[in-house]
Amino acid sequence: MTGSVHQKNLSSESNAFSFGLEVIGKTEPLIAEYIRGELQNQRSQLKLIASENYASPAVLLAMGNWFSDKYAEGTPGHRFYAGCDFVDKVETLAAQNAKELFDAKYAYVQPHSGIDANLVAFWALLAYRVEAPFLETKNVKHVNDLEDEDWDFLRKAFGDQRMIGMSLDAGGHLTHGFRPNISGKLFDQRSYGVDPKTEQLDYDSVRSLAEEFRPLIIVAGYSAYPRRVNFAKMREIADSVGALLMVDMAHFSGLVAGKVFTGDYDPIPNAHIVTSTTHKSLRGPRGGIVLSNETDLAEFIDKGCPMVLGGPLANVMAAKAVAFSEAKTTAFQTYAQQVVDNAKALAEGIEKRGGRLVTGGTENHLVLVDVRSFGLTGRQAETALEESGVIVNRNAIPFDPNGAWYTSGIRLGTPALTTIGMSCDDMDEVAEIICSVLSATSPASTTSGEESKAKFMLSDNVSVDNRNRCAELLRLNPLYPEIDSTI
Ligand code: DSN
Repeated sequence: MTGSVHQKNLSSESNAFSFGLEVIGKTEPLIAEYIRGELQNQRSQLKLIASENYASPAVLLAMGNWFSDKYAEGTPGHRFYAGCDFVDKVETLAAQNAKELFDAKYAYVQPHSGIDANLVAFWALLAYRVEAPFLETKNVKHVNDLEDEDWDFLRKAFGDQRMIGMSLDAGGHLTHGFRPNISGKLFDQRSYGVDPKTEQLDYDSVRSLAEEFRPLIIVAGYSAYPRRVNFAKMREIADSVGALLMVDMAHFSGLVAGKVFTGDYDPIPNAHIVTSTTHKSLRGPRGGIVLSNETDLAEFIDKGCPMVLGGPLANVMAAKAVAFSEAKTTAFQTYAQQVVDNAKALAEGIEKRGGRLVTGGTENHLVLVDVRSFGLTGRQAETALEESGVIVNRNAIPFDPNGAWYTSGIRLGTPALTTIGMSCDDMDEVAEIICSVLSATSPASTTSGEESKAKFMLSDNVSVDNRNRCAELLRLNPLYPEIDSTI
């Protein structure tokens, strides 16, 4: 595993990674070994983490170069550093590709992650609705021109703003105004949940909350909600109370790019501002983007760096440009539809084997299983599956009696397995593996004799048998077939 082989008969991808690892290994052999180990690990497990995927070799290779070395705070043509000619070209191309891909008027490709994209969006909205009108009343152009008492007033005004977002147990995200995150410390937040019976978003309750609470921002979007959201309805609610609609499409941007979510379900024409990660269903490098069709907002979004971001990562923006080009193809649209078809097949496979599905099904890339139907907590199910070769994450379900740590659910996503070519038939086998592991797992007792929420019993035979079944699926659908196992 430590040597590398450069062979004419190997693909250029194999040789690229092989040479790269040889170079790394000359300086820190352990890192070369760990990189090889990670590939081997990923090749031996079924990846069902809904927020993960496999980026293409082109995307991965676009990140490993000298663009990493360049500082480029500012925007193309308006940098705080000299020597940014090629960074400007990279950022401009990435933004152009994003605009074409999502049919958006404006794209900002600098955010380093989803949380950064959300921070850029929040501060752009605050600058647009709170700061700019205040500067106008004071007849100044810049915050530095304010008198100290006016600056104090403005700082307090930022802290007085309200937002609403989906509750965490309904599938919302910490960055949508929850206290452990900076967004919850900045905004006065209330959350909307789901209907207790259907477990689906209840638009009437969103409307009532918006009318009563009068937020500046309504955040739509989720990280663990297995249904589509009607963004046209959310915009109508936002407009009716004078709020701005922000959609965080981090999880499902691949389905928007792939034209699975269109019309009322496409956030771009419906929201004031849209944020996303680039590495989930979109299958790009780790990072974030902000999009908008509101040209008035562009100048405020452009201030993301240095307002809340450090210097842009030009190497990652290069990889974003590559990923957006990939996502513009019809092959990607086929992929995105297959992600959703696979999730549906997986959900059906689990339901027919006795698993209860939150909301009764799925309309996107993820499935939320209530593992109390197998007598388990999410924590037990997650670890039992990991021992059997299936990587998932435990997740709270609506009104979860086991809380956010142990949870009663597991979240399953199909973007990664679809990337390696798995079909609906394969999803039935995945459902069979998951259900056979969960059915064979039972809670163990704590030292005081109570039923544990973490410990469990699962026979080695079952986990070994299922690891073999996973290996067979992965043999038939290999990860990075273009990269040789000898690198
Ligand atoms: N980590 C992402 C997820 O798993 O949904 C969101 O932060």
